Formats: sequence, C-alpha cells, structure tokens
Amino acid sequence: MSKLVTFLNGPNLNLLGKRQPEIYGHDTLADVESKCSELASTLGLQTRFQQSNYEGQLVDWIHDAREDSGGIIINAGAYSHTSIAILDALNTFEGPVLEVHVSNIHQRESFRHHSYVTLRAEGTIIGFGVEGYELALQRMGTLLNSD
Ligand code: CA2
Repeated sequence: MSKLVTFLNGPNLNLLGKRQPEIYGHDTLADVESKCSELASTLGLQTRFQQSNYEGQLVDWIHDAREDSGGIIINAGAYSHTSIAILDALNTFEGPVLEVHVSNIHQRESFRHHSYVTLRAEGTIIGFGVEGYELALQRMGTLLNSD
C-alpha cells in the first residue's frame, strides 16, 4: 500500500488566506501544505499538494493518484456541489478518500449543503477551518498504517 497522500484542492482555494478571512481564515494554502507535510513525516506518510481552478485537471490528477497514491484528501471547492465527473473519477480510485471543507457548508446557502464527493468519501471534515486538512491527514494515517 502506497504511503503517498494526494491533496486535491479545487477552484478559488488558491486564494485561501488572501480574501474573505472571516469565512476561510488567515492561513494560505502554502501554510496548509507545510503544516501537513510536517505532520505527514511524523505519520510515516508522504504528501503531494495540487490545486486547480479547472474540473478536468482535477479529474486527471485523480487518475494520476490511481497510479501512485494510497489515499486522497480532497476539497473540491464549488465542484463538490456540481461535479459528477469528479465523483466518477473518485469512484475509480481504490484507496480511501477523505473530504474537507474549510467552512461549515451546512450553515451557508442551501446550494452548498449537498456534495457529490460525500457519496464516495469514507469521511468528511466540515467547518474546522484549515485545521480540517490536518485532521483528515491524521485519519488517513490511521487508515493507511493499519494495513
Ligand atoms: O468551505 C470550503 O472549503 C469550500 O469548499 C470552499 C469553496 C466553496 O465553494 C465551497 O462551497 C466550500 C470556495 C472556495 C473559495 O475559496 C476562497 C478562499 C479564500 C478567499 C476567497 C475564496
């Protein structure tokens, strides 16, 4: 079982820490990446961080993860609520998939309440801010290290 964890972030998440800090906090995606790589090393895991504003690119990266990754941690951003293509791609991945949302999507507009990714994910972490990525990684460690 590969110990590589692919982190996928969808549209607009490159703006984390740069806009709307009242919703998404002050940490940038680069901050999240460095905290998660540090945590990963204590868990015996490797990480790969990828962010795209394009749906097809995210689908291609899920296909890449099929070749080399033990698990996927994904915040598909707004595509979570719309993308059957991302769900279909995740359904071809054999390892665990964990979903993260920085904000509490259930306290927001009703169109954010449903996520297609949730249909595939082993678990979802919602509304814990960017700390959710580390919580998901901790859980991924449990899942990948129990084999
Ligand atoms: O809460 C989340 O993590 C979301 O996936 C973020 C998406 C939103 O469409 C989802 O409903 C919930 C939006 C990302 C927007 O990201 C920004 C980050 C900082 C500043 C501005 C936008």
